[in-house]
Amino acid sequence: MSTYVFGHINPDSDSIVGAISLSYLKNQLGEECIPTRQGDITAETEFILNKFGGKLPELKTSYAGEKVYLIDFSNTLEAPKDIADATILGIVDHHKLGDITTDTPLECWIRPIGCSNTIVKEMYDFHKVEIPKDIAGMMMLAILSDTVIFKSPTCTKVDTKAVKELAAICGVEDYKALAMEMFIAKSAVKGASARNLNTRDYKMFDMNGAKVGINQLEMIDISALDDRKEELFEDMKKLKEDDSLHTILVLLTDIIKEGSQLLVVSDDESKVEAALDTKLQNSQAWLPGVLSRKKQVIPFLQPQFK
Ligand SMILES: [Mn+2]
Repeated sequence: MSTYVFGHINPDSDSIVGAISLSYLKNQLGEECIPTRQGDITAETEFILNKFGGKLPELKTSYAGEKVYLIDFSNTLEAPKDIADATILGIVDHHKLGDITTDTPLECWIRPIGCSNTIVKEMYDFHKVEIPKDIAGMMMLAILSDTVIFKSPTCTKVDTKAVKELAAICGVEDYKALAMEMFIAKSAVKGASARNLNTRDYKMFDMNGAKVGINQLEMIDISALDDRKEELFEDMKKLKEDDSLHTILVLLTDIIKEGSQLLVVSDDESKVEAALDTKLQNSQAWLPGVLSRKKQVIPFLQPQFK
């Protein structure tokens, strides 16, 4: 029996870097852990790993009989299929509490702050473990990604403080410039299929029995997708069918204009309109100021299904 540390399906940078950073901490504390991932990494994560020489965690999708730490999720729909047959030793997360439960007591670090890696930083400080330069750099970029360079309403003082301290450790002075480079890498859409775009940061939620899928594409200029909307809608319809969804939302988030273009395919568009206080035109709407799915979309959508 081994112990693995991994993040959610369709892993983002927080999930991949969190697997690495939390595993290293646990190893320093004498608990042997292996960082893994549940799926392919994104261009953004590739940028982070290349920048700081991080090793790609191995792909592993089955955990029956193993011990695990979960990072960046606590939701069954984002877990491996056999999670119920694994022993969950701990959860480190910054999302709404999911439905995963355990048979045994666990270590739990869940806080309403900008990034799971900020929590991992606090764990290092708590245990007085030094963070190596390469891991500090990766954690710094994961936090800058999740907080959209501090612009997201999820960002807290704890996050900005963590980034500054991590920047000092890894020796990067202009961390905002580096983060912009990262978002440019993340914004590349040329040659990507509609399905790839629609699932880059795709999460499914069970809202009182109704399944809702929400994808978010964070870009420095969403006009790059202007002539691909029809294609995205066609694929959203297929994805809605494939995953038996009531509603699928795609948020094209423009991090410079600071808002999101919302695309909707739903059995009942009025629920989305009511939740987000908007009027859809051709199943679309511009949502000014909306940068965060977890803080500005999900909490308003969920009550529509009560
Ligand atoms: Mn995260």
